[in-house]
Amino acid sequence: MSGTVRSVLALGSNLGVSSDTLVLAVADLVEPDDVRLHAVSPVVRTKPVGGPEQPDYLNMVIEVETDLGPYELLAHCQAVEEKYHRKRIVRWGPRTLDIDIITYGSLVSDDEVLTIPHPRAASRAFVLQPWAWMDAGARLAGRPVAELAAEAEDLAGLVPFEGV
Ligand code: PH2
Ligand code: MG
Ligand code: MG
Repeated sequence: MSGTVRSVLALGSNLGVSSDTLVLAVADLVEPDDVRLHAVSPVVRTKPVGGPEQPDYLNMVIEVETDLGPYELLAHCQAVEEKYHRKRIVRWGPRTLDIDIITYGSLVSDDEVLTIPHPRAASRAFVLQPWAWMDAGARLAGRPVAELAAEAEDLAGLVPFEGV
């Protein structure tokens, strides 16, 4: 895929000062000229899904417009994760910052390194609900994101984040 593409990115944090990390990470993500901010969701506080016992998360999504290819965008997201000292210790374990590419234009890819759309996004309220609030018309896998959010098992553990 080439040219300008819209991409939905999901951010999550449950270690450190998560609200600060999310704000700073969004600024870093859209700092290069070839990644531009199109839309931002509200921040939500969510119960952890999977993994060991761990603190609640703050989650949000953004939509960017980018000239980067999907792997370039992935590398960029990983560089921003590294900046916030992300350590990959336990799968689904606590983290200072996680940035996942949820969609990249209409690209469908089941590559091992980068699966798009994100394979678990369609069942995760912590991605779907902020996304539906950001973009009421959004669709994923042929279904309205708001409908998928309403069906997601983790929806009950999600509340709007009111600040620290
Ligand atoms: N991320 C995970 C696993 N579980 N749970 C919540 N609430 N929020 C997350 O961002 C999250 C999770 C793996 O990336
Ligand atoms: Mg993730
Ligand atoms: Mg990730």
